[in-house]
Amino acid sequence: MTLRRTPPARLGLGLGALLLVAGTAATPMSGAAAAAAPELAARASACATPADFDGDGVDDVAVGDPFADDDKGSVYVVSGQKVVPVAVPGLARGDGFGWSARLAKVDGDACADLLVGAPYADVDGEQDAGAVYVVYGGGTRPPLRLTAPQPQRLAHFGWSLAVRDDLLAVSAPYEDDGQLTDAGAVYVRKGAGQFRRISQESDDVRGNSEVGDQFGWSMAWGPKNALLVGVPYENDDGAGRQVEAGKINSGSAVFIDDVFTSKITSLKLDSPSDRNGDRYGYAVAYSEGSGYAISSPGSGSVQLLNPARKVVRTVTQGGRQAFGFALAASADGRLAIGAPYGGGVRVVSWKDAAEDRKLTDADGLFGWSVAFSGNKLFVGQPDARPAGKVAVAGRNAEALETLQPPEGAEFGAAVSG
Ligand SMILES: [Ca+2]
Ligand SMILES: [Ca+2]
Ligand SMILES: [Ca+2]
Ligand SMILES: [Ca+2]
Repeated sequence: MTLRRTPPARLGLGLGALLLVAGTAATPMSGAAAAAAPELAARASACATPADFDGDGVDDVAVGDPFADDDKGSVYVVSGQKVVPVAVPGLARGDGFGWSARLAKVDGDACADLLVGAPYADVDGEQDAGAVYVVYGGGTRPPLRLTAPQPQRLAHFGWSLAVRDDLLAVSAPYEDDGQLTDAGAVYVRKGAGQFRRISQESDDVRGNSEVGDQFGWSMAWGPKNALLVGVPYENDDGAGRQVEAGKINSGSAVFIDDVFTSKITSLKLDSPSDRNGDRYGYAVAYSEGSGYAISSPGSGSVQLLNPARKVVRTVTQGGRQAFGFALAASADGRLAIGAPYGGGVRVVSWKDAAEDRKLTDADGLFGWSVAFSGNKLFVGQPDARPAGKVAVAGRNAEALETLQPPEGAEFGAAVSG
């Protein structure tokens, strides 16, 4: 089988890069891993910084390589210059572990925890239903595997993740809603609570589920329990339920004000340029105090919105570089925008256009993924030879440092600070 990052015609990523040299890229949950646990446990109390997973006192960054090891996938934690694989038990060939990854403090202790999507995992006999792993930092608890309450064949649960503290949102953009193939759904929970399923058919969620919408392609938590959901393959076809009409894949974004309230209220925005293939909502981001960002990589534009959801800036970059393919927001109000088809990465500010900056590297799909960690920006370059890499930029540094795995396939397909 071949993993699909997205329907291949939309991206054209070289699949030759999926071939892997012999060897074990990921460390299985073996005696060696178990033996390391006491050491990690001893370090748990040392987790002193906001994103320290392994307890060495340095903020960590998660990097996914979902095609490693026969598409079983692997995830690494980068701590300073160390690139350390993170193991979970029971992965199978083709699971795509590392497709998505997020670091957050989910269980209330001092250590950051790692959430990893494996959207091609088979669940209860349902092919590619998808799963998400929670790996607790500090090594104090065994990993947890989460699945949809009713796993559905080819739903790809775990495709995207949004995590803030104990708030978790997991999407399944290929989940069918009744007869509506690939309409998409998101699942939300707080702490160890039950998942709540939300789709465009949920009461008072704006819009309708339609074939191929892929609701949940991207997600970002806003203030409190607000969730922004990207629907990049929605057609702008007016009111009512239509398929293959209107502006194909112009896209939309749905703001849900409180995902846990009994009566949901929401706002839906459509593509500002309203053209076929804009894919508005392909990536979304939120920075506390600054606001939201929503991209349209098909037309090469990104909207920056204030917390009241009014557009305050629109940044554009043409040239079919998929500007806006990936977004990351920093805590201090900067936005990194990836344009992996030769366009580099732009860093812009919600408030001050004079702060804008551009990182250029045309190699290896530079900008496929982006993440901030403290003052540093991490940029995935998953097609760089031989097995992908991640570039690290200091806030004002001119030169990029690079990180590479000991072995792998497309290291950097996902990054998270
Ligand atoms: Ca660390
Ligand atoms: Ca923790
Ligand atoms: Ca599978
Ligand atoms: Ca729809």
